[in-house]
Amino acid sequence: MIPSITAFERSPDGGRGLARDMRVRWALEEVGQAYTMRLLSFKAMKEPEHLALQPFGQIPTYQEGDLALFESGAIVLHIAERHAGLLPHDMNARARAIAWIFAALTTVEPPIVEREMAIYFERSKSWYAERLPILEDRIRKRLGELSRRLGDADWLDGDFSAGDLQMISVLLRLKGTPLLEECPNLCAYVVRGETRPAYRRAFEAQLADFTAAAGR
Ligand code: GTB
Repeated sequence: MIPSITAFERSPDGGRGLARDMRVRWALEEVGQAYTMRLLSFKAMKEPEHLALQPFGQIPTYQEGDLALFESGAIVLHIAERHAGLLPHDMNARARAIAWIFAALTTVEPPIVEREMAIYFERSKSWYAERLPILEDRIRKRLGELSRRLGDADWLDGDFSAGDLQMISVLLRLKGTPLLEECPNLCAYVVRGETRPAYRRAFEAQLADFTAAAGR
């Protein structure tokens, strides 16, 4: 059964692969599983048919036979559990890789999202100039901790895993910012992820979808 994923018809990221369907595409490419895309307008995302799949009216979703899933973290974990290549066989190493998925999504990503929300939606507020450095310091703290843990290793715990896939996807939201550049080992880690053939294939596919939509 070929899974089907939903994504933005026209991603507001301009084809930079920052929306969360990219994590699912990357995971599927890593394990060699073919997939199809269903691209949705913002209007379609809020309609009952999509809300039945994703109660918050967001992308991505994942459908495979009788199974319908939402939450990119759950989807990537599902893919990693059903296919070889994204989780170690050793059960302790596997549990640690899953811990890194949670760390990416619940410890590292939230302050990054807070900063983006402030930049997009709070820029005109009187307190914005004071709040932004506070949010950036929170990110800096997390990145410093992550940087120390990664050290000069290639990946967070042994071989590349779904934990690295999620962590690199999260860090990519900071690509090109001084926050990430202050941590050269994290920059190199992100580049290692981005240069994986599976990442490249997923990136090119989402870019092709974006370009096709922009031409319509
Ligand atoms: N926790 C959910 C998950 O991981 O699946 C969060 C899903 C989510 O945030 N989806 C976003 C969405 O559907 C797209 S990915 N938003 C529309 C809505 O809520 O109405 C987040 C995202 C959006 C845009 C950019 N960008 O333009 O750079 C980056 C990331």
